[in-house]
Amino acid sequence: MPLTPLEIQRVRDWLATAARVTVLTGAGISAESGVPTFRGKDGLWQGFRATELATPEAFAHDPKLVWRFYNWRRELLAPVKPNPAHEALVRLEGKVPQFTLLTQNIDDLHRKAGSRNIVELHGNIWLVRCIRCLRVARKEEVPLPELPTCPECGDLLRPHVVWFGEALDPADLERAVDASRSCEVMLVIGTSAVVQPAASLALVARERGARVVEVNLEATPYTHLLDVALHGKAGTLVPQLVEGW
Ligand code: BV8
Ligand code: ZN
Repeated sequence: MPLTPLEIQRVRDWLATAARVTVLTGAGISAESGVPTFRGKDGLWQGFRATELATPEAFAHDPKLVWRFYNWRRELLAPVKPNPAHEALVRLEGKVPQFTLLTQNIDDLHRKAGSRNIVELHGNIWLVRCIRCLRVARKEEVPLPELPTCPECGDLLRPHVVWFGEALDPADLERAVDASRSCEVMLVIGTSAVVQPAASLALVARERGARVVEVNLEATPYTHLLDVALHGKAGTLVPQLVEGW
């Protein structure tokens, strides 16, 4: 169903008058940059789903396989550029007095686009962490060795990302909940709203009376709870929300 400009204008008006805006993004915002999403038809690697490999159990059982998965994604992501949706959020951040960007993505594209106040709820694919001394470092060489080791203690490095079954960083989660509680408008862009606790942040905003707007190709489990659902490509819709800014 083609979008009525009225819905776009309604959201633009909300954004133009809001002092506090929070945005929650998922893999769908990076799809038009050529990054495979998790649950789409391209969500497989060597027959595995991310949910089977992005776990501490998989890493403990076969760290080489998990590193092959992450090296494949790093090689895929290295040349990838932000798309107009990422860039539109940078413009929005420049206009809104208090702006927080919560992303489930580990692809670093929001930072590359120029966003500043970012909470990477699930970590960052360019960061690695030593499993022993917990030292975190940015390592961008592609590919990394099949079992990269810590320069300090020699033990194994892992991607500094939050795997399924692992807790999010408490400080990040607190920042995310605060930004969801205090915002007047929340944009939820390109997420299937399946993964918790990130998906519940939209309900936190809704409970506090925020206007919650979904931007997605299709309906999600939360669509019926939200104020406006803009169904279409993020790369087309998000720039329309900040056109002229
Ligand atoms: C936790 C980092 C507790 C790694 C990721 C049952 C069994 C086991 C666990 C659970 C369970 N039920 C619930 C859980 C908890 C689990 C969970 O939610 N599982 C899901 C699968 C049901 N959650 C966790 O484990 C979390 N931790 O609960 O800890 C705890 C507490 C204390 C102590 C110990 C433990 C941790 C979750 C984090 C997992 N890590 N990523 C990596 O990436 O390698 S999640 C991963 O999925 C990505 O971050 C991704 O962003 C995220 C969510 O997916 P989406 O972003 O939504 O992407 P998806 O493909 O699903 O959807 C894309 C959407 O975009 C679609 O809607 C599509 O229509 C749309 N789209 C596509 N193209 C476009 C578009 N929209 C607009 N324009 C386009 N062009
Ligand atoms: Zn170490």
